[in-house]
Amino acid sequence: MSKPWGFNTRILHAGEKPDPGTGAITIPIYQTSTFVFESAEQGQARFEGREEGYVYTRLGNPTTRAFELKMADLEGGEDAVAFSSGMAAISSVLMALVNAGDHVLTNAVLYGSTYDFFHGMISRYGVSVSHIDMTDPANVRAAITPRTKAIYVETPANPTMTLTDLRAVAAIGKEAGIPVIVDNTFASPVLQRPLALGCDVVVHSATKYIGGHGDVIAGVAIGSRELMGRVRAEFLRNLGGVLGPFEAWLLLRGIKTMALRVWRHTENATKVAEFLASHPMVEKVYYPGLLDFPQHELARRQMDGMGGMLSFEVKGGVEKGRRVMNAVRLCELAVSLGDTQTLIEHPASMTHAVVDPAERQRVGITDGLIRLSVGLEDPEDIIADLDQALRA
Ligand code: LCS
Repeated sequence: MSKPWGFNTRILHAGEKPDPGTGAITIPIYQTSTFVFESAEQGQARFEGREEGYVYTRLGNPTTRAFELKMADLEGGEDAVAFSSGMAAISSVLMALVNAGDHVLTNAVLYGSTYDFFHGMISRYGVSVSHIDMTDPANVRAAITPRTKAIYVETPANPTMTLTDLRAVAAIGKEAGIPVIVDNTFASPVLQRPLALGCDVVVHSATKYIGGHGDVIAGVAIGSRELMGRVRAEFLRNLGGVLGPFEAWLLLRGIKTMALRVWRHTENATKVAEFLASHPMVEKVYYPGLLDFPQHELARRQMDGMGGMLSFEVKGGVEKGRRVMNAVRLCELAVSLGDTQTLIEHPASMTHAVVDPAERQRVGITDGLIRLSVGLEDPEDIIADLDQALRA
C-alpha cells in the first residue's frame, strides 16, 4: 500500500477532483437552489435517503460538499458540515448535543458572541453553563455533574491566547462519556488537530485562516459521521444556517494557500511579539511562542506552530491604548482575524463588549488589552508602524 498523502498535498487534493463533465481543474460554483429529479420515484428515493444525490441546496450542494470533504480530511474526522458562519456551526453543534435540563462546561475566555450564546442565550432554553478556568484540567473533572453533556473549549482563546491542554481534557471527557468540542479557529488545522489529540468535534470560523482573505463569512464543524448526520438533518435543515456555493468556492480557493499563509503569519507574529515584548511602552505581551508565556511548554506540545494572533497591554492603560489604535497607519483598525492584512482591535469595546465587564476583568480581558492579527506584510513594516503608533 502506498504511503498516505502529506498535509500539504491533501490541502490541494482532498475532496476535489477535476470536473468530470469538462475537465475543469477547479470545481464549478454550482450556483443553483434546486436539483431536477429524473422521475417522481427518484425524488422520493432521495428524500428517503435510499439514493445518493442532491435535492435542494439547503440540504447539500456539490461545491459546498467539496469544501466539507476537504475539511473532514484535514482535521482527520469522518465527516463535516459547512455553515453560513462560525456562530451557525457552534450553535448548531451545541444544540444537537444538549436538551433542556442539561449542563455544559466551557473554558473561561471565549470569543464574545460564543460567550453570549452560552451565557445569554442557551440558558433561556433550560441549559446551564459553567465557565471555568481550564488551565488546570483538574478543574474540568471537578466541575462535571451528572447532567454535563458537552465540554466546549476554545484554544488558543480569543483574545488572551490562554490555552487548554486538549489531550488531558479529551481523556477526562472520554472517561466521563462527555464529548469535547474544540474551536480550532485561532490555530487552524495547519497548527493544531484536536481530533488526533482525542477530542470529538472541531468547529471553525472559516471566515478566518481557512478563507484567509477577508472576503467571506463561513463556518464548519467536523466530527463523527453519526453526529454530523444529525447536525445536518436537524440543525442545518431546520435552522437553515447554510453556506452558499459561491462562499464555499471562495473557501476552496483560499484554503489552497492556507499552510503557506499560516506559517508566514506565524513567522511575522513571532517577530512582532518579540519587538513588542522589548518595547518600553508595552506592559505585557500574550503570545504562546514567547518563552515567558505561562503555557509556552503546552503550546509546544500540542501545536505545530504558534500562529498569527497575539494581544498586548500598553503602559498608560485604556487611554494610551486608544491613542495607539488611532495612530496606526498600516495596521487596519478592524475586527475579524486571519486576513492577509494586519488587523488591530480593542476587545473590551469591540469583539468582547457583550461580555459582562466584571467577567471580562475576572478572566483577564482587561480594558487596556489590544489584539493584533498579524498579517502577511513585510514584518519590518508592521513593526515600524506599531513603533510610531506607540511613540505617538
Ligand atoms: N470562534 C472564534 C474563535 C472567533 O474568533 C469567531 C469570530 C467565531 C468563532 C465566530 O465566527 P463567525 O460567525 O464570525 O464566522 N471572531 C471574530 C473576532 O474576533 N472579530 O470579529 C469576529
